[in-house]
Amino acid sequence: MANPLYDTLFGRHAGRRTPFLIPQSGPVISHADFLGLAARIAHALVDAGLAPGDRVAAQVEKSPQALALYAACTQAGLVFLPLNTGYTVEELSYFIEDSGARMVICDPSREADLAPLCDRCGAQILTLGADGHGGLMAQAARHEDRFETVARSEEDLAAFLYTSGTTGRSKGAMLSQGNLISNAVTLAEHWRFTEEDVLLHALPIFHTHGLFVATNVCAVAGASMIFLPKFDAGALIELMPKATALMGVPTFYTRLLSDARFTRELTENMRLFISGSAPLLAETHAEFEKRTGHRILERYGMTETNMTTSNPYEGDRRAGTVGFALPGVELKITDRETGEELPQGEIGLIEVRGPNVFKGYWQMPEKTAAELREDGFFITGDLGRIDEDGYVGIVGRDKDLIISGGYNIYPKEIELLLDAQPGVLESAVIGVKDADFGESVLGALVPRPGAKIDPEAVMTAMQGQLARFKQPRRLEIINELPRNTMGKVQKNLLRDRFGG
Ligand code: MLC
Ligand code: AMP
Repeated sequence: MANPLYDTLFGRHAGRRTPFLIPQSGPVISHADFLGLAARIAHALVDAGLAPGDRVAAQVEKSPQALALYAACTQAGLVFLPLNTGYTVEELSYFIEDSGARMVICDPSREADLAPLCDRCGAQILTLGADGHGGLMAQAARHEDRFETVARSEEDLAAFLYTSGTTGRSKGAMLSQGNLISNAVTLAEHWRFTEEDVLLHALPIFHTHGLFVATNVCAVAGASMIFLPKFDAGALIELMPKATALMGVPTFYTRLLSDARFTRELTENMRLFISGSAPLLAETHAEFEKRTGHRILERYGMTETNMTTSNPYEGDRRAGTVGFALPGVELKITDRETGEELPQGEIGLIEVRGPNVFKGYWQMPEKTAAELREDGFFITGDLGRIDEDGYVGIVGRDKDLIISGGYNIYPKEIELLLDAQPGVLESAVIGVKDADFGESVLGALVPRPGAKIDPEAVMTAMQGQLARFKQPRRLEIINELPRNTMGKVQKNLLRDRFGG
């Protein structure tokens, strides 16, 4: 049966015995082994009563089995909904409820906490641990390693990825099979990925970068991945001589550079270093070239659009820019008030259109209409400019967003929690410069008249409610928030004051 995404990424490798996943420890998994694993999981999911279009929410540690769960969902026509492993049970509840997930796959340590919620929502629950064991694999082991692929079309949904918003309520970005295929094929060609490539895969697999960029590109090309559970500079340094490519957020590159073992000789087998998800400082680009002789290739994208621009593979990879729109993708810079396209050189909102652009936000037609124009252009909320040679530069963000180590953090979500703390009249959350994560979270708190805020108690209160990466690293108590004449908080003044 035709299932374009499954066929393009996975099905085409039936019978191939070459390595697909090379774990840090444990046996190498060939393309054929991986398909067998995915098929068994697909049987387990269908056996549990799931039907095409049903959502499968997964908060699981990175493992070959976790990746096979994604392939299994694709093969069975299920919508895959991966979730950051850092999310608290409180945060997870919203995603599970909002998506109407019929199946939740979680770490065994989370099962007891999530079971009541799943009961209430009518979702089933199965476990998958970091070691690849648990209820899901126990079910899968009972089945054969072939599964009749469920027919799908490019219009059918393949995944939901939740992305936070300026109101503090997360939105489920709906990605179709066609969205993912177009980007995977384009990027594999653009970056010259082949069966000979070995990607050092150290990104998480619950976001666009690690899942739809890194994994899909390797799957399309028939390349292999050294599949690391997480980023660890020492492991990357040890394994780099066996690899040909690395994809990472800027923190990967600054951390590698701060290690004296990371040398030109070490990178001799590498042909490509790609950076994205957050701005790569021009100085990091220059230092990297000086140390290794390689010019990092920076690209730009987001959850809703997959990748939209890339520096050239051949030609000048220009520091401080994200290159050109990818083949098939249109990009323009528009006036934020009128929506009119601006002349070359002017700064405005980046808008993009193409087969990569998502289908809208799940059950949020008004949010979809606000960001996705009727003519198909998506308003990214990033501010950019196109230089005289056509390179796109990102100069800032129109949206109130912090990017810390490649993770997006929406201040509103944190402000709502801070405002509810004892003694707090109001708060403002900003990103301040951070040498490791690029930006880190600072909360400015204004006390109620006569009240005293206990910063330690505030921090403790954040712990049960927010994933660690979103928790403020610093709290400042101030008399009042700076506001303009319209009453809007002037976060730029706070950033000036506290080191943004
Ligand atoms: C971990 N911590 C973070 C953090 N990552 N805090 C803020 N921001 C982050 N990104 C916390 C840890 O919980 C820990 O808390 C402390 O910070 C120190 O942790 P660490 O051991 O130094 O961090 P590490 O585990 O090494 O993780 C850092 C990292 C990781 C940069 C390797 O965050 C990472 O892999 N980031 C990639 C994110 C990503 O894939 N983004 C793509 C989104 S898709 P404690 O309790 O010990 O203090 C997208 C679209 C596109 O944006 O264009 O790609
Ligand atoms: P996400 O919503 O997690 O997919 O994050 C997407 C956002 O990350 C974009 O809207 C940008 O603000 C930012 N981003 C991604 N790549 C880059 C890049 N190369 N340079 C600067 N910002 C980037």
